[in-house]
Amino acid sequence: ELHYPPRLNCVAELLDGAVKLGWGGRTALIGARERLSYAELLARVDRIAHVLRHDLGLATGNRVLVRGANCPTMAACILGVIKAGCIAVPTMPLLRARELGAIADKARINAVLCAGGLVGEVEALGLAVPVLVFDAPVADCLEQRMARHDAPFAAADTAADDVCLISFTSGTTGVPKGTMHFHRDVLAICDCFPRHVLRARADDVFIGTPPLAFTFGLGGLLLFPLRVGAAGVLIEKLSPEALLGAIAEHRATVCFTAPTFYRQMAAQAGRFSLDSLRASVSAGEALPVATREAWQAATGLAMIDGIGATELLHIFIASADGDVRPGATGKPVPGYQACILDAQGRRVGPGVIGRLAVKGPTGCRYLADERQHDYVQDGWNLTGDAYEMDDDGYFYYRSRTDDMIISAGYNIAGAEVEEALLHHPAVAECAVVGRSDPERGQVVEAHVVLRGSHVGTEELAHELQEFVKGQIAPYKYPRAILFKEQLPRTETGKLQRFKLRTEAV
Ligand code: 3UK
Repeated sequence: ELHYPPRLNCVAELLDGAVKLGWGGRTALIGARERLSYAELLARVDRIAHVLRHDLGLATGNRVLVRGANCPTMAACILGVIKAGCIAVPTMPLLRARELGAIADKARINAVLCAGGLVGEVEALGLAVPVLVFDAPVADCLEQRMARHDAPFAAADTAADDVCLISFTSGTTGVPKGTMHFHRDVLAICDCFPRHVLRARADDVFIGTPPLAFTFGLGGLLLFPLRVGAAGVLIEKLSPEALLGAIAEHRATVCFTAPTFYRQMAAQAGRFSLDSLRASVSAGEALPVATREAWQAATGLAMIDGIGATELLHIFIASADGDVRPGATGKPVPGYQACILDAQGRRVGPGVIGRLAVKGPTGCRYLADERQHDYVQDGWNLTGDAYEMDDDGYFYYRSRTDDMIISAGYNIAGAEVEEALLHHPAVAECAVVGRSDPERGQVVEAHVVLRGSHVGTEELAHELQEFVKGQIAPYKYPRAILFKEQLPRTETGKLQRFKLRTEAV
């Protein structure tokens, strides 16, 4: 059980608290161009909070849209908004004006803090709220205003269950939903996964690719390190190669990224010294066994798979180091409970595929969205994932509930077919979807990206089909194979299956 005081400002607890503990001189954030100690980060956050309250006249509960790539000032903006008692609405850097406009509307924002290079889309919206630009040599920018406030900022006296963050889902189906989180939720995620599974320590250096506007990145690269006095490395636009280089350069100890990134990094890992790394966390999508094995072979490191969701803020089921069942995501993170439900909402036992239900210190609160009653039922969060449990309580991902392929009466999980394909040396990435078919209802269709020099011939397609039949029940093999240059992904690295399905029609 986690207990937090009824009056709580999570940034005061994380950041002022860290400096009070004597960590002021430690490194908090490492960016591409600068490095901030805890004391420096606190000073920057306080200046931003002053600008919001005094220059912009914002009040407790006002909503501030924050837009920027991963960098220390972007992080300081999110923290400053929350410390001022306002609500941070972080947004992905790649969003275009239309998507951004939908978010600004839905979140009824009162002000915008935006990185200079990304302000075009904000200006295109013609919002009737103040917009302050950072990281750009323009008049009246955020930094100029910050320079005029050097007094410490006394954190807004918020309640533990005041909203401090509205996080938008990355929308694998296209329509982003806003989720609201309290001050205590922010501390709760720090006190669950990183504490019990990662065993985060003050000498850790966290690194990774997820944007701060994605709660996977917000937790892993900013909140988790702050909670234990560790450092977070914030670098924008990391390719697999650049991430390997950055791990070596900063002697990072904990890495957060998506399965496809680990798969690509495994192929080149030998050229980098990665001996500092002690934990590799994979989330966002199912981690194929083939990827886990490739990374382990390349680095000697066991991976930590974790399923999280924007609705639940962070990871709630994970495989701790040394407690890995092949193919399983893992067990509920201490603090969380999970079970499997059938279509009627009744619990099912081991070996039966059903809907994953989760309960814990965090939970879904949609912003103005009717789907609240679909996601939360009887206090359980239904994530939309089909899972199965074994006799020992390990949870196995099968598919998204609406992605199960039904072909000639058989239920086929695309992930299982993908898993089989990924063991083939010619396959770099793949996605398996159901294509509607007059005879079978659906047929299994694989979209395959090949490695380096391989060519997508009919012979190779046939070879891949036989290869799959050799590993799993033959009726699951992909009857159609399409070779692709790349797969459609969201900014958070998630596959957009709906795009493959509409293409297939
Ligand atoms: C899927 C996984 C299998 C699953 C997230 C860590 O991904 C995050 O949040 P989103 O809201 O998506 C949630 C959905 O993504 N998923 C995530 N991780 C896994 N499926 N294995 C996994 N390990 O469908 C889930 O319902 O974008 C991940 C931390 C914070 C996050 N927000």
